[in-house]
Amino acid sequence: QFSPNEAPGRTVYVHLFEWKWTDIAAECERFLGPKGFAGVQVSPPNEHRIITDPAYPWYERYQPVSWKLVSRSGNEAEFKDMVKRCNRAGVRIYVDAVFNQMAGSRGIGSAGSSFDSATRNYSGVPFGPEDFTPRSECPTKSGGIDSYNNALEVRNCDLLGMPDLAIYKNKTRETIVKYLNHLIDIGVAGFRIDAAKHMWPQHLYDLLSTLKDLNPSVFAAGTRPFIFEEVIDQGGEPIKDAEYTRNGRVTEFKYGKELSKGIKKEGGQLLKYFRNFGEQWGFLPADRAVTFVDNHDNQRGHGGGGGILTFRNAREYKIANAFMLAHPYGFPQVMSSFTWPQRFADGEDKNNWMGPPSDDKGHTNSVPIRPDNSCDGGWICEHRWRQITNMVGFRNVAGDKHLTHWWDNGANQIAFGRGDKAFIVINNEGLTLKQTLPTGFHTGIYCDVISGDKIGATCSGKRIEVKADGMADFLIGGQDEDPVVAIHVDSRL
Ligand code: LM2
Ligand code: CA
Repeated sequence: QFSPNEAPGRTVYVHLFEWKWTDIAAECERFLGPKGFAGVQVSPPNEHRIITDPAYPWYERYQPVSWKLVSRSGNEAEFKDMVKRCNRAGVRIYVDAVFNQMAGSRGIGSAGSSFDSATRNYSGVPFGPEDFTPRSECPTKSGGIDSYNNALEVRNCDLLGMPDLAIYKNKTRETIVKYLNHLIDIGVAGFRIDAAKHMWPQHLYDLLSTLKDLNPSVFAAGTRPFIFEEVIDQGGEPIKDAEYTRNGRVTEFKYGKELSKGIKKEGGQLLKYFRNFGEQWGFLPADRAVTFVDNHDNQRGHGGGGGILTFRNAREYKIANAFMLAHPYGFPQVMSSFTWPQRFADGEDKNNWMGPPSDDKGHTNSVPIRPDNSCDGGWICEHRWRQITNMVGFRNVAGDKHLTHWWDNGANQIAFGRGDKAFIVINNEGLTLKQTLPTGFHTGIYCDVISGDKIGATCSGKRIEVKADGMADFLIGGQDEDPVVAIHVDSRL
């Protein structure tokens, strides 16, 4: 459950937040497969609440109504077709699994099922009151989570007014397992466990250990589903992310937070300190961590957000992703977002609820691709930014090589290699970097994959010459749009 079940040589997954299944299938074939992505995290595929006030927010998908595979992203036939085509392209599908809670309020879900949180009835499953955590197990007056300093509340009370599923009860657990096993039969490779912090690690263990092995027509017999649990642990609360590492990998929220601080040079931070970024910073073990600069929650101030670099700070964001993808720690996620008009009041973005580009009935739009390969129609497609796409290739080439050839100027100019496979130089100083450095490479001309692409025997970006002794000259202006140079053995001309 710790392995992403990736096809050989692939090391990074992308979260195609709110994309439709038909678009993801096409993206696997035309882009993600050829560019070497390992997988896609997809938005929750099950029936969800439809919220009209505000109109169709992204978070309606974190309010399950049933396990029917009919959502804003498409229906079951489309989901199956996507999984098949992505697997064929060498790209795995990881499903965002939401089962700590069911939808708040009452109404009709995206597959037409009725539900009512007051009576705890969800006809499309069906779930009734007996499937939820008894009121007696939640210590608060309100029945909701009042304090994150009390683990009992966090796990047994209702999150944001949504009924709390009793996943430890046999029938409830078996119903959820049946849903996840159905997805396994379809050919998915694993699950993101939403709101894992709000479930007892042992209860999750009992549930996850009864999942079936992955579909043997796609994966080797006996392959366990990849599990990564969303646990927001920034320190300071009783619930620790380390409690969850027995079940699978865990989202390392400190990673993006500290990296963003470092790139922004906040609190006296310098890039030279990032040589041992990882366990020695108090993070999870490398083989238990899922890493990311931003995610769909904290890029909009939800889920413990704030201070995180996003696509809106494009220059710094690209530096942060380049560092993350070059540095060996963790299994990295690249975020792929849609934009929305921010409206700040009282220090808060009042529009952070806004859903993906849609028609006025909440039907999500397709993702238009421009001739230059970027996305249109409000979709950002960070994963298609050359500087990020090509660093996915860099990480694949680096493989399991350790960090080597570290150099820094004592401040915010750094360089490091991954054995004799890959080498990166970052200038986050504002002043010119002019340096001759040992790369560990064989002599030759290498194409910088940040400023351009290697196309056949030519390079559309900077050319870096490695001399017979492995030394190369690097020159990066302090105000360059992308103050990064990255070369690897596959970018040799
Ligand atoms: C999480 N971690 O454990 C995510 O970090 C968090 O962002 C998710 O909430 C949460 N679990 C549930 O999966 C998101 C969103 C909330 C939203 C919920 C449910 O961040 O804003 O809450 O999904 O859709 C919304 C309203 C809230 C309301 C709630 C229930 O914002 O005001 O509470 O729906 O109707 C009355
Ligand atoms: Ca719970």
